[in-house]
Amino acid sequence: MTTAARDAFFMARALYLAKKGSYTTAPNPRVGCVLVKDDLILGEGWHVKAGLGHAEVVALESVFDASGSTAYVSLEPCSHYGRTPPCCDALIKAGVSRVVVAMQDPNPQVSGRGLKKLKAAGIEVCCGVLQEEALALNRGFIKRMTQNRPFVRSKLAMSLDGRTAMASGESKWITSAESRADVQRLRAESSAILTGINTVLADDPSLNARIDQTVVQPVRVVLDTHLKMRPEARMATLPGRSLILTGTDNPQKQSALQTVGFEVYLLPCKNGRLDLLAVLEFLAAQQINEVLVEAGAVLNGALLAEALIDEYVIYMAPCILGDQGRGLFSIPGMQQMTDKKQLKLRDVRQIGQDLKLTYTPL
Ligand code: AOF
Ligand code: ZN
Repeated sequence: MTTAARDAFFMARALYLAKKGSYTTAPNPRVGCVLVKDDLILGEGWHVKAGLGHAEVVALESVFDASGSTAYVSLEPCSHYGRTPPCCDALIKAGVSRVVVAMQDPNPQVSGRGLKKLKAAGIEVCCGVLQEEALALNRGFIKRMTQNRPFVRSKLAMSLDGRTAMASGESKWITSAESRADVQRLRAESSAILTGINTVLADDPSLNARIDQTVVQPVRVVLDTHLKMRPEARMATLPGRSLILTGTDNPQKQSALQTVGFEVYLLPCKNGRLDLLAVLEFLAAQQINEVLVEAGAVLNGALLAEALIDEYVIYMAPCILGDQGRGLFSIPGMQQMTDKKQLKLRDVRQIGQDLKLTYTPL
């Protein structure tokens, strides 16, 4: 095997391990580490949860003697004191002789300093192995670190004729049980689920991840410009945080909602509605890496019109709801073909009788 092939092989294992943290590491990135000597894996580890050991430290703890080994890490080892001490120091102390990483840490507290520190200690360093896969795995963390905004994914369920509900709003259920189970995985991967007040008033949703695995539950976020939330809403009774973002300063209503467990935040408005960019910046400040939008046509249309959606996951069911049914995106003022929003198809797969379609903006 060439060195490049060997490096890719063990990095693939590190990425596989990193993915095990998909439902639990946020706000930290998903990171995996493999320690290899003479082509044998001595030990491995992954970052399970913020506050617990980083991947490198977990891997080092799993071996008796790591000296002379190569460490494959899916993210540059950290050089700073966060909740835990620097991984660089641990690798140097253990006598690792080569460190291969998939990508630099976009965290401004690290960003290259970890690699520099390792080199200065005489360790051979190689960066960029399976970089694309590593970038995809932590796209939310990277976007928060570099753009101060979370990665935004909108999940939509529609009929074959592109309808997401009947005219009355009734929408249970368009897609199959298999697709709905898949949505639970999207929720588990997300740090927040974003919806609008009208969806909450109509459906009284739980917006939690119901999945048979350990999950750090996403934060529920409701955009409620005029503070119409009812204190009786089901989500207030569920474990975890429920945030109401509003443009209306009504202390009495706020305190009624706070009493039942809601957190209420006053945010700026634009044209009579919450400023969506301010909403995303607020969520980044709350350390939200990945947002899943589960909303109606108005919020989805507004996010699309402002080019704030990074990925669309659309489940298409083999049923027809007719032309009285509701559409996916409300975009007032769209008249001509030149106004059309063009997306790029990234993935197609069959789930039960439904199709799962993944799109990104062009
Ligand atoms: C690594 N290995 O497994 C992870 C890293 O507050 P802390 O101590 O948990 O540090 C969090 C930061 O450390 C995080 O923002 C990112 O820069 C880095 N994550 N680094 O060497 C790991 N999870
Ligand atoms: Zn670290």
